[in-house]
Amino acid sequence: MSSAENRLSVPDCLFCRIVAGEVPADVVASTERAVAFRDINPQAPVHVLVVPRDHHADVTQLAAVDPGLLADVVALADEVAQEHAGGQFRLVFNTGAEAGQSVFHVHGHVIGGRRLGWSPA
Ligand code: DGP
Repeated sequence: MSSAENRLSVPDCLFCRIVAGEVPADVVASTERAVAFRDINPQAPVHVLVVPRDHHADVTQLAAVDPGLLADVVALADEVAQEHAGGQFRLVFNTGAEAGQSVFHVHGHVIGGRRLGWSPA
């Protein structure tokens, strides 16, 4: 387990800066290892990003390096969804620019709060 002193952090990473409190965000939940905050450009009534405090570029790297931390991220996503979306939600990890990933600090999109369609265009 990493403490704040030896956390994996990358200079100029937007989500590392949000985790560090250097960039403001609407934080809805947090644990020792993960933080959940509202997406700046919500696509649904509930649209929250869940990130590990440690920097990993994407979900495949996180799963390979620290699978327990990925489980922590999923657990926090579920906690957010239970509280804000009746426990029914989509959890999306865009992986790679072609798939729509624009911030290369792994984040799960917790999307819910309405009936969701299925058109990942
Ligand atoms: P993705 O495209 O999957 O990498 O998702 C990145 C998301 O991050 C996107 O939905 C918009 C969101 N985002 C970008 N900049 C900020 C920011 O400064 N604050 C917050 N809260 N969200 C941001």
